[in-house]
Amino acid sequence: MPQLFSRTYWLFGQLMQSELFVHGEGITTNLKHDLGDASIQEFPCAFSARESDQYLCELIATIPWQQDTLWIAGKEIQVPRLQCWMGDRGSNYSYSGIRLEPKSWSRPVLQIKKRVEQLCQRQFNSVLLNYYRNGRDSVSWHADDEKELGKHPVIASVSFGANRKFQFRPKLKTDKRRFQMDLRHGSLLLMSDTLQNNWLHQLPKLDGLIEPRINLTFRIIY
Ligand SMILES: O=C(O)CCC(=O)C(=O)O
Ligand SMILES: [Mn+2]
Repeated sequence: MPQLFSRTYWLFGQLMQSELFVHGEGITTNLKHDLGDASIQEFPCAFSARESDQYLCELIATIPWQQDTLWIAGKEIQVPRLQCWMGDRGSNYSYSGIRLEPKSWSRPVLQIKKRVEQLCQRQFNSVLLNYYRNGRDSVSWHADDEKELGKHPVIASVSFGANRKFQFRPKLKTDKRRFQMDLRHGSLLLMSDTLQNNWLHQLPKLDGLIEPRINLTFRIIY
């Protein structure tokens, strides 16, 4: 068992208690989570604690975060998180009626992309950044299965900041299987093959959480 420990640090003058993180593991260490008809590869320490702390602060401060809105049953609703779509020119993407035009790549995001591409042995041309300001921000059940992501979408997902739960359920309502994992500071998930075809995922709200989290989902737009 890797040794676990916790630590505290200051972010914008606010005392934060960071989540537990794995000590003594290399960036290439990876785990496979088997869901039966799909799997997820996890690199728990893709970024060191120090790199992750720096990226968390830098991305919060420098990304042009935007508050998108959705129309549900004739009502305009604010997306419960801030977002930014970044990518190569022409990598436009739409989901739930939100049309995203890419901002050009920023320096820290390109550095993160380079590490992700080394570990995943894949190239990505776009990224959706999510900023969860606290436990009231979330993502509800969905699959990233839009046609511009291809037949079997390949998505690499990086987490910085507060530890949050990531939950999965099959698209088929009668299938009662469930899967849940922790999204930790500095970790990377590679979601590919049939995951987006067969499963939905969500990041639920977390009562009482005041610490922020940043997520980057690198994608390939065809
Ligand atoms: O924040 C996360 O880890 C997941 C975000 C997500 O599912 C998405 O942006 O499609
Ligand atoms: Mn998703």
